[in-house]
Amino acid sequence: MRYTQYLLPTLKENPADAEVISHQLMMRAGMIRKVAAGIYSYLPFGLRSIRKMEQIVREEMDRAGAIECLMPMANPAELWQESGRWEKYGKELLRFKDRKETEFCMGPTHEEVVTDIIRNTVKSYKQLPLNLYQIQTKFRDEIRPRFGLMRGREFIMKDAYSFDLDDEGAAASYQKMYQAYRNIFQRCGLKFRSVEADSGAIGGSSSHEFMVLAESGEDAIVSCSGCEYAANVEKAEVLPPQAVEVVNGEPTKVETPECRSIEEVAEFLQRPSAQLVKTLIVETDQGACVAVLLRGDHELNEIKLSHVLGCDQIALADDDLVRKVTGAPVGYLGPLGMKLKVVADQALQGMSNFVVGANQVDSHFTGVNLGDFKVEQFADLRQAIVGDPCPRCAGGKFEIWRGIEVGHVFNLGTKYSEAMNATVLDDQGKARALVMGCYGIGIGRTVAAAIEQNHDENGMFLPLPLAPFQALVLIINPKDDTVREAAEAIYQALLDLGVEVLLDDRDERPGIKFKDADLVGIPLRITVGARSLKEGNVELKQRASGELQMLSVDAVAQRVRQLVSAALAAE
Ligand code: 9G3
Repeated sequence: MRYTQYLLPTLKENPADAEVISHQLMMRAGMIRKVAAGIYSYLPFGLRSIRKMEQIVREEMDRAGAIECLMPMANPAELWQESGRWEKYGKELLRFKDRKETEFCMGPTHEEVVTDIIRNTVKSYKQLPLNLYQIQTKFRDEIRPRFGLMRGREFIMKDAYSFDLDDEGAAASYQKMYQAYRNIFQRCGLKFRSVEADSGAIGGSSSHEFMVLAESGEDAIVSCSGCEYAANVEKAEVLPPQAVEVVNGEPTKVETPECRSIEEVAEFLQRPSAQLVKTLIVETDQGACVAVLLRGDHELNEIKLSHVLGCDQIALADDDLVRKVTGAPVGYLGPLGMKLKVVADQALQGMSNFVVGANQVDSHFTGVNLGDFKVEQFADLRQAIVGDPCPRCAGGKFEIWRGIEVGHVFNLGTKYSEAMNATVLDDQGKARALVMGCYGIGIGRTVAAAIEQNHDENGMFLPLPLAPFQALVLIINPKDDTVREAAEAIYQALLDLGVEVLLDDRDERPGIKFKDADLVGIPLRITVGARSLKEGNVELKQRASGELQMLSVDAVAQRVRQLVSAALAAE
């Protein structure tokens, strides 16, 4: 491809609304353009990366025995009513009516449609297992679309759905997808982790997320220093504390003027925050209020709490609600005399003579023990932290990383097949609900995450398997016939060798061309200029490492081809 005949509109400045690096760089490198909030066009240069990601995914899904199909974007309300999700979802599900006033939604995911296909086409266990996948554009009407392709409203997803007769078969299907996902992100050339995850509102039992490691990642994940355990912090289990000897003190009310936060109380009473207990008031999605106790230096894990309370979502009560349901002033809450149901993190079982709020302005109690108030339930409610002991091995400790979720595999069980009556006959002629799994990869999000992981102050350097082009031939002065002809010959040699190459044949200042080359980050750059050409040489530069090499005009194409093959094979 010749730059002068291509559309690669690079930008010097970051667009004002681009908050994260990948969004800034994808805009500046001419990969995407915004059409509406959270809705983008893929320009030719961006589409090349998207298609590469899709191709890796397609090859690994096919290899794992999944079969490609393509379902419609327009989903009839009827199917979503059958699963109960038409009512369950709010405005995130974008609804519309056709000319006959029939209701539809834009598909945000395709459990319903695929389950409908299978129940109408598969009758016997002999046709199982099956795994259908598609690479398709989804729509979710997010309240706050942002971060470019990372959290768009319209986005490309690979979604796959497996169908088995029993749990054992479903576990095998899940395992195949898990391995396929590892292969996919490995081939992309990304640093990633697969971690145990919460399966969220979708239901079902086990689930793993695939996280691309990046400082800017929105998720925190823990991994054990001593074994393979890795989990999203939302899910990471924390061990119960060591038993303590209770030295029975007496609750003693002390004045703590203007001390509302844990830090203020700890400072004022000259005690470590680990000897304080904080009391939070949360409201469930069913409108119930509960008091939650945590060690002062620990943070609540809302997902763990919602599982313990058996609800989908919880929210911290605001000041007005706190006052209304406890009658106590915010900042001085405590469990003594608390009228609400109290649940406590298990860490409290390792504490004695601690400090709590006195439900009264400017007052706390010291010398408090578990016998002094009622706790409905102790549970693992806190967020894991660096150094926590591993729940799976002896001696391992938690490390914490930041990551971007690019893939998610779920074991769904029979939630959808039962709701939609998708059954097959087993070998006894008995109808059985299909056991399902679902498996997603964000295609655009993976490319964006790859940029978050691979960039510097000058631009991006996508791993070669995802880069739009493999090589760039940069002509320093195209008006110099000798230089231009040498560059054209190298360009042709690369094309003949099957290398995906872009020829920067623009009549621009070298400075501009080098800046653009760094920005768009094509992995291998061949610079053809008059000075080195006098010795019959050109410069080969690797964008990611900065490694430079002088090579003869005749040898450079072969060398590039070798590097390309090595990069594609290594992953
Ligand atoms: C909705 C809307 C938003 C949603 C969903 C449904 C997330 C929804 C979870 C999944 C689970 C899996 C198949 C591929 C792998 C992931 N946001 N989820 O179900 F109606 Cl508006 O999508 N689906």
